[in-house]
Amino acid sequence: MTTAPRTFRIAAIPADGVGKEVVAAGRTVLDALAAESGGAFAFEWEEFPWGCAYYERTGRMMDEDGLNRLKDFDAIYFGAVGWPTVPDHISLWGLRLKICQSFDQWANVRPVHFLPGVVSPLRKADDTELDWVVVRENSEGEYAGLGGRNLGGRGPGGEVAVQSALFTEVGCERIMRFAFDLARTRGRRKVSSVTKSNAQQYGMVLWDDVFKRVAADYPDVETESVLVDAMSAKFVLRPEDLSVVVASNLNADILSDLGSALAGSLGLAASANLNPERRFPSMFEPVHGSAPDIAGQGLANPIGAVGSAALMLEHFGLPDQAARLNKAIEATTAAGILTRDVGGTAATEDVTKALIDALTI
Ligand code: GGG
Repeated sequence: MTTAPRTFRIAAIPADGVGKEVVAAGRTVLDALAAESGGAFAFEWEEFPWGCAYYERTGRMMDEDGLNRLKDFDAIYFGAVGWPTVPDHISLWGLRLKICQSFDQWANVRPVHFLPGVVSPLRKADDTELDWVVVRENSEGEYAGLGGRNLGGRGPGGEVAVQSALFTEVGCERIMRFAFDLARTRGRRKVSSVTKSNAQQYGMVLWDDVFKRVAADYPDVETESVLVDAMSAKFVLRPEDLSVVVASNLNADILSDLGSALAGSLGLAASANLNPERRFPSMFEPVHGSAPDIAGQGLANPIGAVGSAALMLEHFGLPDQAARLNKAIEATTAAGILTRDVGGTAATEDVTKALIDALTI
């Protein structure tokens, strides 16, 4: 008896700038992987033309019924949002954050992974392998969208704006349990919690309290609580001491960019915005933005997008296929087929072709 191939329905949203190039590259690599699988699985794609150009035509970053159209897909494969003609807070809130928050993708997983053949300021002479994961609380914190401008009516030159952060016990607890469960799957069972709770005396003190309470349920996992300034220094000076780093929305966003830059380039960094309960689709995207300075020139690094596709395959329950993609990435960088951001001369399509060739090795 032959079984029908499992078909995964994926919504592709390339959005802006290099997002278009890296999503196209990722789709090509994923389709090649499916073709290689001998019919074991397949992908069915639908592409949505949303983003800043769409906003300029329609006044919206996505269709009015966009969330409804996305909700039944198995996953969303996203590129990057932002373009100089649209204010960044409008494009970000109108698309990426709207999807993350509406679909309760409360866990943003951002591995910091060092690849062979990529020069990193952190690689030691003995070529120590480094890798850690930043777990970003992705639903509240500094991204709660609470506040307002022109409060108190102080008039021209006297404007006042308030931006509040929201921390809930439920939100803190679920992201911490996620981080602890993840730590249990790794060689080093350790969770580092990051705040600025010496200065942010309400929400981040709640975060610290919840962290202590949750940690008591995981006696086999080492813990530390570190202020974000000290953690930035630790990323640079003692990265071998890290395994899982859990932080609020803003702190984790900044730390994960630092981590990817230390690993060689933002262009290499993958991420997953997960709705762990699977009530809504999760979204997979490279950490980098739309890079208007190189957009449309075929220079973008597709590895962050392809690494994000590997995270999507893990989410689909295909860990062997995810491992194949990750091995192809390592074979490609080890062979020196690198885009400009990591010191090479290869174009996006050269790296894409090398990744596909490496799938068959
Ligand atoms: N692919 C990630 C992306 O498009 N990022 C754009 C951005 O500005 N993100 C800021 C944020 O989400 O905090």
